Amino acid sequence: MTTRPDAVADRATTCFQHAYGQAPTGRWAAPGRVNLIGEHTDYNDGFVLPFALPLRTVIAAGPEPTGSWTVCSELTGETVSFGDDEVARPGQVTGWAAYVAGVVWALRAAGHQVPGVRLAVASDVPLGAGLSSSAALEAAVLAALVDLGGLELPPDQQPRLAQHAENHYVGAPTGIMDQSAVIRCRGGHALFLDCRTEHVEHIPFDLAGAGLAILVIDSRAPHRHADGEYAARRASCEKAAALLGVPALRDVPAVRLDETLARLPDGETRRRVRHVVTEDQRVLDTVALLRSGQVRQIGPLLTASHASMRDDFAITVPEVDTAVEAALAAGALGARMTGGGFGGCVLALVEADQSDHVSAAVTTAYTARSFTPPTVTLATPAPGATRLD
Ligand code: GAF
Repeated sequence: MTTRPDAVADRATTCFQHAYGQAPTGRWAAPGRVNLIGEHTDYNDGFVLPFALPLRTVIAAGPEPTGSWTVCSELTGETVSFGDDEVARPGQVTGWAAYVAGVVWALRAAGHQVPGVRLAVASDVPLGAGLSSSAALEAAVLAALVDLGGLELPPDQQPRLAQHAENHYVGAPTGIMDQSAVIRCRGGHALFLDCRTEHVEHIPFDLAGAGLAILVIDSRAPHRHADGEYAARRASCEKAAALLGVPALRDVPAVRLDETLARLPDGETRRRVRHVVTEDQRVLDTVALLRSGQVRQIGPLLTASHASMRDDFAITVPEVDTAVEAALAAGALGARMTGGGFGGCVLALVEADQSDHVSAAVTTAYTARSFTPPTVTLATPAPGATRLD
């Protein structure tokens, strides 16, 4: 077990001591993530290629003698307590604490004896920016409960359980990507995940060694109807798979795609399917380039992914399109929105010495369109969830 004290971990400890008047037993961290490529492919049983960020959510935790669960948040200043009744069925705990209660509920539904605990949460993962703050919270809580309860739940089985909590307790119909990324990623690598088999390959992703950098540009766009639109995209993909007689869109071959699309009833469904099928292929092509050390060459695939999300899947908004266009015009090798869409972040692959120039160009483009100024950070592939001490 490595001890890596950092500011957010210290804040979690302070929050714990303040709320419960004692020191925590331990601290567990889980990161945010960006997805390099492979959007809305996870719930179609397809391929994704995320990497974890150095931004982390930290849980400080210790036993709760009454056997119930209490969690306090450094961010909101709230403390929420819940017991057997609240975790007996979904919907009893709402808001941010639902992600915590959902993990307890999902563990119990899977037959685990979950210990009562006191928890404190602190986080550097921004909320609502599409960087998986919810999956980070679920994964950090899960790691703490597994360790404190001595539960038999190896890391490769934890993403499915956290996704179950999010789908059925919180009520968000997400795929398996975010939970897999924040739990299974390795530092210096991207995670090539087959979302059907959950087989993973850790792909070396040495940006600095190649003289490159990835900018993460928070579009600051308000999420407009994101939840309903996400559910609608998922429903439309599942309906299309049924119409085509395949278990999932992952099973639609990329060759002679137009012939397959012609069997669908309308243009909108054809575009949705085309995005998913071509996006899966772009993930495979990106992985092939990275395996052979051709990092710079992935740029056009990233940009093609963005065009597909904008034109076929219809999940971008003016702020993210502006960020992508401005980054490319300023010399980025590739750029795309990352995450579920309707706002969130854009990532841009740039020559390392061009980072400031591209970042300034995006900010200038935002000013010209009177958008809220973006925030821009550099992303380096970080490790997944871990116990700190
Ligand atoms: C969100 C979801 F949580 C993921 O499961 C995934 O579908 C993503 O949107 C789009 O690729 O982050």
